[in-house]
Amino acid sequence: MENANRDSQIGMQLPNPHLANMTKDNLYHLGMSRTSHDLPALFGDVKFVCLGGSARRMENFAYFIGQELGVLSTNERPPNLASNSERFVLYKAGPVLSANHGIGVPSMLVVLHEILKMLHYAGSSEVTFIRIGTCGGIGVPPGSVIVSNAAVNGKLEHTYETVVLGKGIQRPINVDQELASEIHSCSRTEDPFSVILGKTYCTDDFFEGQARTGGAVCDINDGDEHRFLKQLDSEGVKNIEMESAGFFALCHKAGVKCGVVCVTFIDRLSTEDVPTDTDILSEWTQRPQILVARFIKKQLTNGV
Ligand code: R2B
Repeated sequence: MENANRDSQIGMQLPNPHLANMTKDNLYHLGMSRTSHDLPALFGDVKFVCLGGSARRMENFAYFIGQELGVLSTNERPPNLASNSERFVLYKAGPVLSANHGIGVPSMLVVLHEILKMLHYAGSSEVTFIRIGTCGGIGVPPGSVIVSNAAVNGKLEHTYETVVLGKGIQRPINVDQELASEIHSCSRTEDPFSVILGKTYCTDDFFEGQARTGGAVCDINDGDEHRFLKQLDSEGVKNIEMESAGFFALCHKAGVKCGVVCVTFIDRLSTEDVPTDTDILSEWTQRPQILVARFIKKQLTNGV
């Protein structure tokens, strides 16, 4: 089956012919369905979907972008539209949706499939998806923001493998260079942090999969983790996280634009331990949000 065409004014098309017959489709992990909710009325105007791991972070982002766009009144916290589900949260601030995706590609894909279908049923068009996340850095100062201009899987390949009917299917990890550059261009010289375009290494594990020796079990021989991290550095990898490969692959297959913007919490060339100062981490966490809010405002001003 072909990829969906880039969605046009007629609404987001998805490359799944079965959807046409799913008149009652239950979006189970969002706690809504085609029949229980008026999806076109609720979501027909959506233009941006921002996703990040943690529920609270994405609630804060919805509040922040709502204030930035002037679509929420001061101190107005938008309601969680997925409150019938205990799995994910979903907020709306004007044309922007904010949802959490949990940790790792499998969790992220569940909510991404359902949001894509929800917007398809809603008749939304020209929607851009952006993951706003946290990550480990490679050779960059902690607190830097990385805008992915490439992503590779745990085996350093540019494909994401999904298993369908017992067989592996390879889907290309395609990164929209124009979108990545546009987001990158929203950095300002006065920002107290660097914004860097770079390659993202996406793994299925936080410990051995990210060359950490401090998990509950470890089969890495002493020194091999440093050699591997140096190899990543020499291959142009700037950050490590756990969702980008599946995110880029599914969005490409679905025919929607997407980008990944993450703040680094550590430089993995020096340490494997995430800092414990929650005030600093919280300030750093806002950096991708600030950059993406500027991008969204610019797009909306330009009539997107
Ligand atoms: C970054 O942070 C999480 C692991 O702590 C994971 O979701 C990721 O990609």
